[in-house]
Amino acid sequence: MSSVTLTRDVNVGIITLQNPPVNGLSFAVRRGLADCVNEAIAEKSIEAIVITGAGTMFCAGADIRESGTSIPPGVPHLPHVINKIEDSPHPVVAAIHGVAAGGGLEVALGCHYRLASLRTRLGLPEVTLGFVPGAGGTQRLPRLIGVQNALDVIVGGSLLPVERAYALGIVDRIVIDELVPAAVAFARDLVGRPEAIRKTSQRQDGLDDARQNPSMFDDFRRHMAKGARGYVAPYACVDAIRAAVDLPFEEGLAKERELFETLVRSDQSKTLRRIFFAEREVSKIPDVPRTTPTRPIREAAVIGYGTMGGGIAMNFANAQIPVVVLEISRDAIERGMATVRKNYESTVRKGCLSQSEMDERMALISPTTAYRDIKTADIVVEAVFEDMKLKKDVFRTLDDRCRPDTILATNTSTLDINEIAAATRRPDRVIGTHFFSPANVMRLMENIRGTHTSAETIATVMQLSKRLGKVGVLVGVCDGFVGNRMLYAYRCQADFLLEEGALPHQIDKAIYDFGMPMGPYQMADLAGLDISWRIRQRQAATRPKHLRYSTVADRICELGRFGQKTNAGWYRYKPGSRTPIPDPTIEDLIVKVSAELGITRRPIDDAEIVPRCLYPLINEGAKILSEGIAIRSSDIDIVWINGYGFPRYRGGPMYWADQVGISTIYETMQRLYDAYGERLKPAHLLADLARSGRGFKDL
Ligand code: 3H9
Repeated sequence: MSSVTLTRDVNVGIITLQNPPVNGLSFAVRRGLADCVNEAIAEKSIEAIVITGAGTMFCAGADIRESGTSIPPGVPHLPHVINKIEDSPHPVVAAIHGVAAGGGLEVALGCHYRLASLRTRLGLPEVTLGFVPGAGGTQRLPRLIGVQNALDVIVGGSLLPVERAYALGIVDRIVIDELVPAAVAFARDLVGRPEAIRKTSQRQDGLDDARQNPSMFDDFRRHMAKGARGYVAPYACVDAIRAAVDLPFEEGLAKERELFETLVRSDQSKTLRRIFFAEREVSKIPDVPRTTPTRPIREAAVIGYGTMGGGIAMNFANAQIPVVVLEISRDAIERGMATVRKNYESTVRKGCLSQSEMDERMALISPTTAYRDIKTADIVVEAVFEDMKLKKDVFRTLDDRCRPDTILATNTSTLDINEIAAATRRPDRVIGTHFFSPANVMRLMENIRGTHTSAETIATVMQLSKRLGKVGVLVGVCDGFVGNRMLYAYRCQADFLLEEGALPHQIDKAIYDFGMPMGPYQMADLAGLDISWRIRQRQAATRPKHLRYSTVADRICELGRFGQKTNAGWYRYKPGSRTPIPDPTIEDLIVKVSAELGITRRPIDDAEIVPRCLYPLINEGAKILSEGIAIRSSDIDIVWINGYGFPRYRGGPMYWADQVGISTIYETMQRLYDAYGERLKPAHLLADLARSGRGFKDL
């Protein structure tokens, strides 16, 4: 079957893109589209054209797998095809459903009118792949919706709901009935009218806002600086949009193309494209094929209305799944409800949610103190205090009170899922769903399979992750699972560096400059120091004595400093402020600990801090891989990017390790091991890879 077809409905030619699953604009589709447009223009009986997509969506843009590869001879460039559409002597109407993204939306912008059905999403997400829209998007969109709006849409890179696209003027009409017949009627109605041919490229009114406010681009660059730190493409998008204002259309198009060509070949874009596919690869589990049956999740329950429980409940409500939240007292319920309400109110204030949407979501959350209210739930997520005995008690009760087919999930971040599952008569329906804080914001869900977790439970929870708008990564059981186990390896070395001569703000700055959103000590103060302190106290008896252990964090907690919530932790904070201020009390404490250990403090620079903290993290990742705790090295990258803010443009720790060179990492680890002992012993896998000249990507 051809990838683009032309059919006729009396005097209207209907061009349909047919390249499942997303109608990507591959070489063949571009050629087919150009041929069909030429044919429709040449055919005497055709007086108007509709362009649409077969299957679930209009078009998700260029075929990303082909990005950066050379175009075979005879295949037209997409900008030329789109110019051809815009230059058609007959009116062209885009009939958009599902998704119009990237080149897909650019095709639609080349059409003279755009109709879209309900629940369609539209946008130019190229920036998330490390390049600028390359087929006129940066030149046509500002002409259509104004420069300020175009900056927001193109640099923001997300897909807009159709209602927003309509309000902005991207879409001319939202169609409630069947889309293609409506578009055909609309196109037919245009025939012979003076406004039938409406070329976006010739519009000037959209550019007025920037012409009247020349500082708009500098203001926008300043405004985006924090979010765009380390990235190249957002700035190139601004440059391309600026060209739309400063240059005639054709020259602007050439400038956009030049930026596109340069960026699409850049290492940063290659890295970001790889993450795009890695984020989809995580859902492929060798022993749980896509055909595995899943259970419908119509109702959910959450046990515990603390910060985590509230955030998890919000995820269900956001996905339109009714959720009951169980707590032991009315007081705890009121506190939980108040926090959820406050979070939603702040989203409404920022304009990201309407009041009625907030009300709908709040109405989906029902608090209770009675187990009988959760007995119809399809899944229960336990989010109580991190204590094995408590969790086992909760699971025993859940096992007794819930339907036998209910999935019982735990939000533990460290505890053994198998031990929790053993407290029930349904270990096959027990799984870990480790949300990251704040649970309503962070995209990662570490889904932990126990020894007996069934394929059906895994498939259901992986599917649920997607429905909740999360990236679910399946991992195995071990202390801390993938993320926190690696985090521990990193944090240990940061603490040892303090004992050897560094200070918290110095380590935080080096890690921030590497690209993480914050260093380990700011992060600890934000998360709160007391929970991990209690975990360490419980583990004290079983901690191997031969392994180096830093007491600084414990001693800070002994001072009653638990981080931002007490206005003091590794830093001090002015009441109501989140700005960390280095605190001489802590610096004195660190110097004292060094002296007690007989360590002569030495100057430590950033060049030492980054490898010393991050190589052991990678080393732990290598152990996790050889133990089969993570399925692929790219899964580990996805955990770190989405759960800990590892800079996306660096591709995640394992990908970054390949870029640094495995032998460099191995040799550094070996040196550190010789100098500082057991905790830094290079993983066997790291040694193997270094010896064989391979990388994690080759596994
Ligand atoms: C562009 O357009 C450049 C132009 O400006 C200029 C050109 C000159 N290509 O996400 P899903 C695959 S750049 C190739 O699970 P969903 C995906 O890998 C492009 N493959 O589905 C997966 O494969 P598999 C700008 C693609 O329903 C399968 O399709 N466009 C592409 O959750 C299903 O994907 C974008 O950045 C693609 N463009 O979400 C949009 N898109 O089954 C990128 C998807 O083997 N795409 N695949 O794992 C998306 O954002 C989402 O896929 C979408 C659907 C929202 C469309």
